[in-house]
Amino acid sequence: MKQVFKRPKSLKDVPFHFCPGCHHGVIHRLVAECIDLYDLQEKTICAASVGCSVFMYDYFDVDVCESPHGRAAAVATGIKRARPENFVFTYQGDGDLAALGIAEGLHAANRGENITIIFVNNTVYGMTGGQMAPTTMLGQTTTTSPFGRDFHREGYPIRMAELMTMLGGTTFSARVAVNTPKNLMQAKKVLKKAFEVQIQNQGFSFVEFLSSCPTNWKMTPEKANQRVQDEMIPYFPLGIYKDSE
Ligand SMILES: Cc1ncc(C[n+]2csc(CCOP(=O)(O)OP(=O)(O)O)c2C)c(N)n1
Ligand code: SF4
Repeated sequence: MKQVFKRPKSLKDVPFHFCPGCHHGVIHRLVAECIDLYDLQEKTICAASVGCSVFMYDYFDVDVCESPHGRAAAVATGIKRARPENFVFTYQGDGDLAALGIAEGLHAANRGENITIIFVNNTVYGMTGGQMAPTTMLGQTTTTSPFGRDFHREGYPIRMAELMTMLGGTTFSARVAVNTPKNLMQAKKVLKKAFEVQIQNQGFSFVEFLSSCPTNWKMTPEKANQRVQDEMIPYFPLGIYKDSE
């Protein structure tokens, strides 16, 4: 019998702790599939972040170095410069990358570090109880914006994939989603391109994943998928924003 579905080799055979319907698990799987595809398991080192993704070292069967809050891009820079033969990526939420670590991410891009940032935008701080993030949408209620985000007070949601394109050192920047099978397949294609940029020593690559957080959005997994489609994609359009490979 032909096997059509199996766990990627670089994901351990353990249950995930993510909430039902959370996209972190699907994104983990796509990343692991790419690690397997390019036979990178033995040469990968990840710089992990804080947030719901922090336990990635329990799931990915690759070397992972934990980073102080928001500093994953700086840690990844150090690892890659010391060991250019390794494949190095960060996996960061929007609180970690766009708030705590915005300086590190932008400067790593600007320097054209040959690393890959996987950025998971779920419009809230997931792990710590749903506080407002730089990506929280206008009008969105969170525990720290109970009346909805207002641009007079909190500014506008930051579009990181577009921002990255402004920096001379960025080779590749894109935004994808995994809320539908079609978007998921497209996300895999885009992620492969980002991996190839680093494998071919072409510089900094960045992929933003629009992601759901049914728990803090107080929605069912289905409704959360629909919110990605109806509210997030119109403000955070999918696509490849820079590809100067
Ligand atoms: C210096 C410091 N700032 C903040 C925190 C708390 N903290 C841990 S995880 C996190 C938010 C992570 O949110 P995000 O990066 O969006 O990831 P998610 O949980 O949504 O995947 C915060 C604020 C902390 N422990 N220490
Ligand atoms: S709190 Fe949100 S981001 Fe964290 S695991 Fe649950 S659904 Fe996912």
